[in-house]
Amino acid sequence: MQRVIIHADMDYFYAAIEEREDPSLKGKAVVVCMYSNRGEEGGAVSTCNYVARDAGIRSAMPCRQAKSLDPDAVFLPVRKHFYEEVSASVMEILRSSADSEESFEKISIDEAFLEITRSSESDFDNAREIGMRIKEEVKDRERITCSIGIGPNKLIAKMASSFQKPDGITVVRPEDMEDFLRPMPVNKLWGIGKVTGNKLAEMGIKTIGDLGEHDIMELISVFGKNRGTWLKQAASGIDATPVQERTASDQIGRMASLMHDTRDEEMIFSLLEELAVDVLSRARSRKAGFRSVTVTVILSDFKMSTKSRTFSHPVSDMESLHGSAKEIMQQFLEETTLNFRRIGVRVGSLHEMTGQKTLFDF
Ligand code: TTP
Ligand code: CA
Repeated sequence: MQRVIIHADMDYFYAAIEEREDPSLKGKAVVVCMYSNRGEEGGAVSTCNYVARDAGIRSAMPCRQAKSLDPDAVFLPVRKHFYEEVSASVMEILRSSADSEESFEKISIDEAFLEITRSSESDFDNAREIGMRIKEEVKDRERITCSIGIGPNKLIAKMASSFQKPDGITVVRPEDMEDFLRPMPVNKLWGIGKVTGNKLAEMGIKTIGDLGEHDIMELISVFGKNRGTWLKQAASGIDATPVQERTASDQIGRMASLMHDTRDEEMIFSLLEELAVDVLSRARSRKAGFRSVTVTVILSDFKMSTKSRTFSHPVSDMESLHGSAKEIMQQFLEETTLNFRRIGVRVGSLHEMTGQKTLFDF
């Protein structure tokens, strides 16, 4: 079956979140800075919005240099905890759009691959619609934009997402792969860094097309067998690596935001129950029992805490899951006076329950 892969990449992620939080920033150059212990003078640019990029400002540039390029730009400090929370919400949207839990792969705070071979029925028009839906959902729920690339493998999807940025969507069908790659500068090929790029330039290889036509034996003699073969294949858009969850697939969990920051127990416990029901139904559809239950809370100061309970043997019933989740939540409520912002429930140490009846089967 023809694989269909999506790569989603949030646009100017940290700066987009800052823009969303403060509407007065709209239209201004916004630069998010990682300040060092030397204070405002010593920092480096983490990222910036596209207005700032027009002035030549870039990630990793000293903040001082950014300031000289655009003295009117607004400089803000990195708020990593906050961005991680937005990232978790975005990743939930993306994960739920993949064919299954396992066909989702987060690769950074704001990028992920999703396999949609099944849900698109291997049709690239259907795939585009799925991509558009994801963009809308991210915009509706998180009020930020993203760029989407769709292709027959991860390499093409990844390169397609950066083809039209920001807020773009690019679909590259198998038959268009080589035309898509051929004219691009060779250092745009995903996986080629500075060192390889420089070596290729010395060899007179400027475009991906040049690389694809280059003698494979010469590539192998310069880069070694593995790397040389990879270069030749990648230049033709060949990539068979699977989309694979990198974090432990030994867990099933869900998080959600409360309607607003609150300590209202009825609101918190009813959301907790909803999450527990969802997690349990996913565990059951995987025929998995579990030995641990973890509850995560994010408080109004964006700090995240987790607590777990472990059972001596695998369980798979609602009472074990929901009962322990409620106990843990009660403990969190007693330990803090802050409002709750988001909560999550997760089960871990999964055990296969095939052949065994669970309480639900009776
Ligand atoms: P990127 O996806 O590389 O960049 P971006 O989302 O800001 O912009 P683009 O629209 O081009 O995708 O990185 C994601 C976030 O990671 C970025 O918002 C800030 C952080 N980051 C750094 O802190 N330092 C860096 O050097 C880079 C490249 C990113
Ligand atoms: Ca990004």
